[in-house]
Amino acid sequence: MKKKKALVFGITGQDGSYLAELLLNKNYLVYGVKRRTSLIHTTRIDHIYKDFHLKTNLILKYGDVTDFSNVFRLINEIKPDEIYNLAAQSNVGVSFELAEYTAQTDSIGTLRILEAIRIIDTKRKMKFYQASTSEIFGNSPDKPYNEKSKFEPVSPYGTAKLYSYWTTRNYRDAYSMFASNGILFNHESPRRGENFISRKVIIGIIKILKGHQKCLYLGNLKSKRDWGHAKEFVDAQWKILQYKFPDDFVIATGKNYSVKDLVNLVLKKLKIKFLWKKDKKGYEYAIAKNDIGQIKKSQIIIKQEKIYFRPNEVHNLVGDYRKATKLLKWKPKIKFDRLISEMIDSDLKNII
Ligand code: NAP
Ligand code: G4F
Repeated sequence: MKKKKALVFGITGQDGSYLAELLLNKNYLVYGVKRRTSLIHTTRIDHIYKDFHLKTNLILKYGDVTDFSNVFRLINEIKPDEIYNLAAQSNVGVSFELAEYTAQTDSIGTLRILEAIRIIDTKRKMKFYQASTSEIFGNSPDKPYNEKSKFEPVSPYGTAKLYSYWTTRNYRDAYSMFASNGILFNHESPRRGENFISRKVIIGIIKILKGHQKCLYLGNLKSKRDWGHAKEFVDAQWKILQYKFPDDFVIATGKNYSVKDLVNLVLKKLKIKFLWKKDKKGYEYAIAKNDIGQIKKSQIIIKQEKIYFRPNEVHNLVGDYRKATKLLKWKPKIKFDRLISEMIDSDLKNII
């Protein structure tokens, strides 16, 4: 039987790497788009090349969603059955510094892919997945958020992603394309980028424990997120494209925790006793209450720092994934506690 072909924009990222594994295990021929960089940055997918069967079905191509001729040529040459657009400047904090670039990638990048599909795939056979996000809900009032909730994004990233969400819907309706949005809430893993909060906290605290740094500096500790496991969330991405109709789905765990809960959990799991205090300006800091590893009792180990606060913040995200359970038979299994343990175990091995 002819293998299905998938084209993955953003294959070198966290989700791209898990999705590549999933598709290869389902016997797809996977084309992945990697960017030209001065240093090789395929570490998240390098292990695939150790497996002969998997490696022969993975083909990497240079590309960039800011380059229409490249996007058009790739889709025209490969003629994939399924296209996953995971490519994005995905850091919300950074999007305040790189607003225009974020729009070029996260908004117009999606438009470029959709336009290319519209022109090339006249028989409407290709399926398109857009990596949408809970950030499009922003600070909208009615929680938990579902597919009918109001959108109120509060960052350049959120607005750029909202453009892509609506463009995906519009191309579906206007041109009868199989174009779906997965509205995914935060999802993490040992492969999470090091400047997102979960990985930053875990790496930072392990480094303090091992004496590589003294203190970890963070921003807002009060915001709440609905954190799931990336491996389970890419399964939902694939299921969204296997559903009989193109549609939009919230993918979440339905439970949320504050950034402070996350920090407390990591400290507890690493057996560091601590006490939170506030300085004169109202910034919080945590001091160690025991000697452990290279940490000395009374050492300031966590401190809030102004530069890590964003100009605007999404305060509280929690998702209602019942539609995905009903129509896709998707349900998250991995709980927050287990996710964080897995990430800690992995980084304990990485950091010597
Ligand atoms: P990630 O680790 O930051 O990966 C992003 C991927 O996009 C990387 O492969 C990156 O390449 C690529 N990329 C960036 N700019 C590009 C461009 N101009 N052209 C082509 N590729 C480009 O993000 P992730 O966590 O895997 O998330 C995957 C997608 O889901 C993103 O679109 C993100 O916005 C969205 N999302 C993520 C979450 C989450 O919690 N993880 C939740 C909701 C939605 P490099 O490796 O070269 O940088
Ligand atoms: O880990 P974060 O950077 O993730 P954020 O902003 O929620 O965005 C992630 O999830 C979205 C889905 O909801 C995705 F669309 C997006 O691509 C990305 O994957 O920050 C989480 C929270 C925020 O409230 C932030 O203000 O942690 C807070 N925070 C506090 N100190 C910090 C820091 N975040 C980062 N990255 N670094 C800090 O030092």
